Amino acid sequence: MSTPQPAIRLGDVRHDWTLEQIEALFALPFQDLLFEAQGVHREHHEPNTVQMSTLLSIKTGACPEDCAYCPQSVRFDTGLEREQLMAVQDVAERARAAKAAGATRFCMGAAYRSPKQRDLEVVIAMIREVRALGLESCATLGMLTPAQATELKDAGLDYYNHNIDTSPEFYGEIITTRDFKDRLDTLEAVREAGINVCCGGIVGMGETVRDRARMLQVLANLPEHPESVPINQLVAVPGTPLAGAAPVDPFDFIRMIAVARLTMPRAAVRLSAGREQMSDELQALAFLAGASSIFYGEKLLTTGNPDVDHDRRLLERLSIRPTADALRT
Ligand code: SAM
Ligand code: DTB
Ligand code: SF4
Repeated sequence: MSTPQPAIRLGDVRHDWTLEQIEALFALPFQDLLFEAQGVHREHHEPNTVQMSTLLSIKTGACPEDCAYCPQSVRFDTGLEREQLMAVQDVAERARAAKAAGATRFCMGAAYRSPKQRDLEVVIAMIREVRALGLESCATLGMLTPAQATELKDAGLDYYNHNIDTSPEFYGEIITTRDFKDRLDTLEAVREAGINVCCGGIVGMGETVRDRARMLQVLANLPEHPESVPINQLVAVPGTPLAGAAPVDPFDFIRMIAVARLTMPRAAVRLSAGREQMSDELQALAFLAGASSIFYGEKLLTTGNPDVDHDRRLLERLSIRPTADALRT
């Protein structure tokens, strides 16, 4: 016989989620789950709003890591053109264009295992340019030491993205060149430095529903919830080991968004990679399930994203307003 679970009030910010409680959310009838998720969403966030971040790959390809989903690993032949770290002024130009198009945050991604000191200095100059434009800044550069995190904070970095990607149990099936604990160490360094944490994962790599629940349990039971939780649908890129992964049932993807919303009520849950493969109707369901943020702009890092005219029209059709911060106090 299973132990009786204490009653929980959905909407409370908690850090003691049991796996059973999270699995029970995944097992709710779809309509009940969406109803609860939208209720919690409205308790903590301004409804009908979305935060928009634009991504730029500032250093592309030739990454020494072996993440099975990633087109940028040096180990897989994906036909990707490798590119050195961009020049600061070119990045500033792209940030200016992102702002003009309506983004409020600019995210710079580099295919590093961890940044070298001289590269970090260039990224710091980029962060200063982005902030001077009045945009929020975000970077994703791989593993950081506490000292590097502090340097980024001093440069004015607002967010650092570092995903745990999946459950600790499934992690070794996807990545062998670092372990789950390495990810947690960097997340702690980022948090300690006072930078907002952006951390989520990927759905569609062959993981079970239990793995998805475990991933959310790890995030929700951190001492503080990440401010931003990107939920990516795998973009199956030819040449990567996951090129032939079975597509996720779209309703299961929506369940992941809804359970992220319920377990981390105040986080911005980002409907991330995979939007180009989603219908407008599915994206509307993701917003109903509590997604409050998207990547905006024609490209993610190396793969496609819906074009901005289409996104603008979609948000207009749904009466969703772009906003920088939709948290209720
Ligand atoms: N190298 C750094 C790192 O791994 O942290 C930063 C860049 S990495 C590309 C950022 C994140 O993009 C990964 O953690 C993963 O969650 C996501 N990602 C990469 N390739 C993807 C794909 N094919 N489909 C969905 N998400 C992907
Ligand atoms: C995140 O969680 N998703 C973004 C961002 N953080 C860096 C990256 C998605 C990458 C998709 C594959 C590509 O375009 O290379
Ligand atoms: Fe490298 Fe990041 Fe891609 Fe992994 S996800 S191969 S660390 S760029």
